[in-house]
Amino acid sequence: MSQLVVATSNPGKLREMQVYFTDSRWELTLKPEELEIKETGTTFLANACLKASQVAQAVRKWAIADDSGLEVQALNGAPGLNSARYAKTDSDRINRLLQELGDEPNRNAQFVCAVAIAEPDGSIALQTVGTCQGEILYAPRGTGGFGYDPIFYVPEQGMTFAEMPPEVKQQVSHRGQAFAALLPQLKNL
Ligand code: ITT
Repeated sequence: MSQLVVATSNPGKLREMQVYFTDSRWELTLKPEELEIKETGTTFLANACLKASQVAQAVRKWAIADDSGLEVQALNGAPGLNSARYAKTDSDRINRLLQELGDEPNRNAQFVCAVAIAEPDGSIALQTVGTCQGEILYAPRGTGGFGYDPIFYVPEQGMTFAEMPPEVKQQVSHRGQAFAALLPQLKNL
């Protein structure tokens, strides 16, 4: 087994990422808690690379990072890169978003997920981006997942991310799309 350090402090992300590595040759471990990386990039991909690279260099091991967020069309792409910092808790973030959107009829939104894997010297070995299109509901629905899941409705599934069984979200989500592109390449490393 090869060790892969996960550069995240978000337990929801960690839980979802672990599933993609079931039956792989990689053993996931969590980054040291005190290691905080400043997300100074201007794109999801830049921030994923920054987190993977800096954590890899700090622990001298392979590292993986996910930088993700929700882009709402009528809010000019907000909360976007600022998704984690939009408010203090998941429910505060959801409430702020619903308030900002008000009764705006254009509810189109997309989740974006960039994933980067860095070698122990910090150089980027793999990077991918996945997206998932949906609509922002007027009120939360469902109890699964994390973050903005209860207000993100995917028309093809007829459910919010929070209403989907975990294996369905794993497949259709932005993270699912990013990992579908990443995993075949990971085999070649
Ligand atoms: P790390 O940087 O430590 O990984 P973070 O939560 O700060 O954790 P990001 O900067 O990438 O991560 O912010 C992503 C935010 O976008 C996250 O906190 C959620 O609010 C939201 N988000 C990302 N993926 C999501 C998903 O699958 N479902 C719901 N919300 C999601």
